[in-house]
Amino acid sequence: MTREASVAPPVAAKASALSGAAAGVASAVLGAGVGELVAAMVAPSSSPFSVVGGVLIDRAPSWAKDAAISLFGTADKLALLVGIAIVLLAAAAGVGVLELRRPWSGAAVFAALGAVVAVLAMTRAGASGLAWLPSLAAGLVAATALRLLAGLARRTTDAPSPASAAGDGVDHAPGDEHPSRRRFLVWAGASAAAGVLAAIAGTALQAGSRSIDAVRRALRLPAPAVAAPPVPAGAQLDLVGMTHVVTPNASFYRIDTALVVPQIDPADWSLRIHGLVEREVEIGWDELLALPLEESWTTLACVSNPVGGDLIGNAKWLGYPIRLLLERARPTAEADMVLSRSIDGFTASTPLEVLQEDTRDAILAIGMNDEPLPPEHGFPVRMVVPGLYGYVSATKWVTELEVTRFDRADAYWTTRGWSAKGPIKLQSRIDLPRRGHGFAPGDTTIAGVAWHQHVGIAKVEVQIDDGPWREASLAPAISDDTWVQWSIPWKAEAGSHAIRCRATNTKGELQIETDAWPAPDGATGWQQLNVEVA
Ligand SMILES: Nc1nc2c(c(=O)[nH]1)N[C@H]1C(S)=C(S)[C@@H](COP(=O)(O)O)O[C@H]1N2
Ligand SMILES: [Mo]
Repeated sequence: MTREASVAPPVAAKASALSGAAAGVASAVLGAGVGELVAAMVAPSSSPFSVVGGVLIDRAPSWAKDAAISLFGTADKLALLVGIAIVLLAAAAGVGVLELRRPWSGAAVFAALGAVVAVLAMTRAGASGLAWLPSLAAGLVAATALRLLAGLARRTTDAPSPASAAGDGVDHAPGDEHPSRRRFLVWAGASAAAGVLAAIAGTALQAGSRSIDAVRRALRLPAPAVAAPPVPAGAQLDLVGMTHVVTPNASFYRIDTALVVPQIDPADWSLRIHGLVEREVEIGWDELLALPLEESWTTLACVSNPVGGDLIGNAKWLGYPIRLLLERARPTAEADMVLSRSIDGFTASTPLEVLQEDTRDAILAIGMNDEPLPPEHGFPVRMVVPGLYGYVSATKWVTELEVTRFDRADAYWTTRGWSAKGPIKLQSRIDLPRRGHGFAPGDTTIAGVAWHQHVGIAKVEVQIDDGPWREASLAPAISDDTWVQWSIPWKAEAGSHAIRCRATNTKGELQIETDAWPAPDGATGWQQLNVEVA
């Protein structure tokens, strides 16, 4: 604490802390807004917020990622941005107080912060040449605004008796309408408002310039050379509130590390296959579209899905077998893994032999349920591999396949404590009755889904309270690569009940009973749903 502050009456100290905090917050809002606007103009994926968010996502320990997913589900990214904003504003208030006490110190902190984020921006995968500009501009604008606002704030506490240089206090309690005080409030308010407007303008500009959306909408997918079989009659159970056996794109779960969805113009897209290959192969969009494309049904699942969770969805994919592209590149004998890489640096390690199997629809997908891939699901091209969790197989915005070895390269999640290989585990889930919906005694139907992609489901059993395990009826499966719906009638009696389910696969293996967390290679356990019948 400075001498002036310590001799000033408490009210004045409080007033100056308040105006310092206000100056800090207002300049931070202005700087952040300018940063977003500059980013929208020169480097859309390098706005200060997306850089900090991206770094936090990549550096966060995997327990934090699990916690974020279980707390906020697919709103985890919004939660992260709100969290960053709160921390930034709190820190900015402190920086403002600092600046009032020691001129230049707060401004220096803002400028340094901008410079640090600018450097981080340049280290991000896919960073453009001007990636540093938005954050540096944000830092300098915030620093300049803080200098000016702190100057005004100082005058409010120095006035009106110019004789008392060491703070005046009591005659200027907060809310006192002194002209210098009013001037400070007007400028602080104007800075914050300008920051908000700049952020809104930046967002609007970016939305308007999303020409990729227009390109995507204008796209017509080629007809498949091999069409997927139709969904068999009865695969979708006709029950009120039942899960869709084909997940609509709009409600398909989304999991990725991309705070800003990569915007790739198909005209600029290409995929390079390199590494332990006899011949490097590069393929562009037009070339990919001209190949005989195949449709297949595959249920994607996330390794982070807890027992009973909903990070799973089923779609009809259109794409080209990766096996045939690998045949062109001719992997060498020592290779045992393909490290796929997306434009934003995410990587997944997929066993080479899985991608080479000719009975598995491991594809480079361009279509999802008869549409081009939605931007957040990997437009223009992603991988889909039946039977493996998404983190080791389903790379979105994919631009590179490096043929390598498991003992030579690690994928994104492998370096964060997850298993290098991730075959999907046999699981079943209760969807009806819906969690938390009470219902009246009488005849009802318990129903759900079960999956063991690329193996298939043979049986689902249901147990109520301590009763016997009863076999549910299985709806026809679309294929062994998809989930299947099951149902069983139940005469519900009043009271609390526990419903449990378990599946058996086509190899006769029973779903693992022991409860295990998703990390490191997928959750296990039998789901139990507690219901109130009244
Ligand atoms: N580029 C990229 N691809 C990615 C990821 C990612 O973080 N980045 N996440 C993977 C994970 S963990 C899963 S579960 C699936 C989810 O695919 P979806 O979002 O289309 O459902 O994408 C995979 N592909
Ligand atoms: Mo995942």
